[in-house]
Amino acid sequence: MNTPQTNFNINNIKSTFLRSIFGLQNQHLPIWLMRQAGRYLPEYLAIRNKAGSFMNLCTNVDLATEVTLMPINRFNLDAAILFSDILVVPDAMGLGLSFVENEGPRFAKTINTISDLNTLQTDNIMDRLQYVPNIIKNLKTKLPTNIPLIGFSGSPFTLACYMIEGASSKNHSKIKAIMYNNSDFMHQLLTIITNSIITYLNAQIEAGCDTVMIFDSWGGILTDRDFLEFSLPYITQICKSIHNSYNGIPIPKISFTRGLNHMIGNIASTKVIDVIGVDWTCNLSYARELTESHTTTNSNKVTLQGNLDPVLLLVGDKPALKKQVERILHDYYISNNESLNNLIFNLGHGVLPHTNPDHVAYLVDIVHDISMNFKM
Ligand code: 1CP
Repeated sequence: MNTPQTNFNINNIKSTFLRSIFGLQNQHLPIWLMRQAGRYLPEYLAIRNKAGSFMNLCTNVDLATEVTLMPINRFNLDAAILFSDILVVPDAMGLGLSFVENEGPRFAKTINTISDLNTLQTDNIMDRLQYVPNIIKNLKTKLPTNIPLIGFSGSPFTLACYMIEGASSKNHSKIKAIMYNNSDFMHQLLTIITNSIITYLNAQIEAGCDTVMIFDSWGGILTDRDFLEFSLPYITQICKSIHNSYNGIPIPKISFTRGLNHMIGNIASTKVIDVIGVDWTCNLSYARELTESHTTTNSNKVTLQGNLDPVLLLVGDKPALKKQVERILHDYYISNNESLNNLIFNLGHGVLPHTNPDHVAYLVDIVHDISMNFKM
């Protein structure tokens, strides 16, 4: 539980993850992995079988806590991410989420016409999402104090994709039909989602999350102009509206748009995003160059997070993994005035099913070890 802190001193932060964001000296580079609690872990598959369905796992405080802690117990990771899903928000709005075996998420109801917006149940949304703060409070009693907890949500645009398409989609033709032909409708939907996400992320922070991340997983299907109209302004509004600090402790905001690395400068120019996720398709030196002329609200340097190819972790042998880690660190170091500060190592997207957990352990340990040869 959060207790009011009156004399909080940033220099006393123990977490390597938070220290990196605040540009403080670190012993080694922090690393965590998107989808670190997931289907590549045998213990996850076992508990998922026992729970019966993915939603049973997400809504049960004890089980969701146990799954969040699985990768923390197994690997030397520097941060935990709440076990949940971005799609629990549209579920709480009344769309009826289920996960079909080998098919992915599916909604019973979808948004097709502007009149469907009136059917979205957004009043008192936290009544239907109360299990999430309950999981967070439970986790905070179990996590070591140097391991921060990352809360998260989808971006409004990414959630709108699922709410309109009803499931994963190949070319997103339904959402694009609305976006291109009826942009007012699109903006109305995005505004409704944005307001619910602000409530939801504030509830996560109040329950104890140390940072929050916005997954804009489908931002990359947009042209850059449409990204600037339909995705980034809503992410910005969320970051501006949620707690900048809580109980006197700053709450960093992370945003990750997959597939639009050339927009990283625009993302940094909002000044309200502390950490920007970088997928695996661009060099970190390019991302650093794009962020160089911007600082965050708290006058910190923008932190970068990424950018190892998740397929390398799936198929690469240990020498290949080591070579790529060395390259990523070297490229960042050179472009960041010969320092590894303001970097968080991660994959460029989530850990893939069938990834060998031994390789995950190896990756975490070599990132720590190799980074100690660099100035931080
Ligand atoms: O079958 C199963 O057991 C479910 C697999 C699974 C898992 C483990 C899903 C279904 N979601 C999750 C957990 C999850 N999802 C986390 C937990 C924390 C962690 O990272 O360890 C997080 C942060 C998410 C976020 C999420 N869900 C995103 C954003 C990140 C990303 O991968 O781009 C997205 C797009 C989703 C939707 C979703 N949920 C599940 C699947 C298979 C998908 C993707 C479907 C698609 O490709 O459209």
